[in-house]
Amino acid sequence: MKTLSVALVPGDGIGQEVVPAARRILEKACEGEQLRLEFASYDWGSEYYFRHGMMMPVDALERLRSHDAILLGAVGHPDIPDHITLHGLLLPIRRGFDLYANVRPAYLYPGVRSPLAGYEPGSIDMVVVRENTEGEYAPIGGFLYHHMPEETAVQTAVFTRHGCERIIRHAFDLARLRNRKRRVTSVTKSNAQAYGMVLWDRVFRAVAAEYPDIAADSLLVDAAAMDFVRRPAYFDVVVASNLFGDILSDLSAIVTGGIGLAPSANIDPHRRNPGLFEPVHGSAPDIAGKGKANPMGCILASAMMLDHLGIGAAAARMEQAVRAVLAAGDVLTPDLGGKASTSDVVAAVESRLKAAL
Ligand code: GGG
Repeated sequence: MKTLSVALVPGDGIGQEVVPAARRILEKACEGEQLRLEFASYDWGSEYYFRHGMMMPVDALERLRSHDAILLGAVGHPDIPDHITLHGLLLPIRRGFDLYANVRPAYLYPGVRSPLAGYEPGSIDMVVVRENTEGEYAPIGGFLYHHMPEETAVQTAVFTRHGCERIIRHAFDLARLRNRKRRVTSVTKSNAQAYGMVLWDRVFRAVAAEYPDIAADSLLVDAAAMDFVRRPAYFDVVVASNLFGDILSDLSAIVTGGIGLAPSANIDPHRRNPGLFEPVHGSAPDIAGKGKANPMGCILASAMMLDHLGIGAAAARMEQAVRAVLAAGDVLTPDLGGKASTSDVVAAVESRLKAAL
């Protein structure tokens, strides 16, 4: 029997609620597989910061490296500046394990209302592939005259040919999968960002030429933002820089029903290091501890984790169970217009899973 070891990092706020929820569904979905799931929980995050002055210990990556995958809840606390929490936990893992592809699917499920009128279930079906280790998130910069009246800040975006090429190639590889529409749209702002994003555009054209079976086009980010609202059904695979991919994937989540449903995978497609899987939403301190968090984003992220680990049948069962609960429409959390609690949704997904086993 195969054993898979999963590191759980619930983190902050509603991360503490959605990660245990997803773990329960993961265990149920894997029943009947020739598979033993082992979990190790790490108490890293803002409470750890209050005790130790850091978001995670210095040997955190060494400890995570022994696992097959990482399931993360959320990072962010109202009493700690957001750049401390993000740079103290999530970003060092993404960079340290070279998890250069952040894959964020957005699908309009049956039973879910898009804020855009007239869209049928399945008619919006895109995946935003976000470059995850460099670009605007590169930790290059500093302050001059810090906290003085003439204070100056420098923040440098970094675009390497290697970094652009590998993420764009991953986007084209995804577009070749059977269930996709075989289109890749690249998003930059190369009219204004005339170095890094000009390099990105050039690399995009070169890689696109290697995939003549896939339609390829480029948009400026302002036009892309308009088109995500005006004609979201057009998009299939969208590839963008770290910052633009972050923003656009929130937009793709909203037009397909909300951020509570959105999953994401941070992966090294060459599988040299464990991938990190997380819901797109943050720690949501306003609803934390109230049992109102939607666990579906974290459950769907866990399904992406199983799929990445080669347990595709269990991943598909999880996705189908979430889909069935959404279609029935009677057990939904407040973000989706319902009155159900996190545990009500977990019970509903679990009962659909039991029926499928
Ligand atoms: N679910 C993970 C989380 O808490 N994300 C919050 C966040 O601000 N992420 C920033 C990013 O993905 O770049």
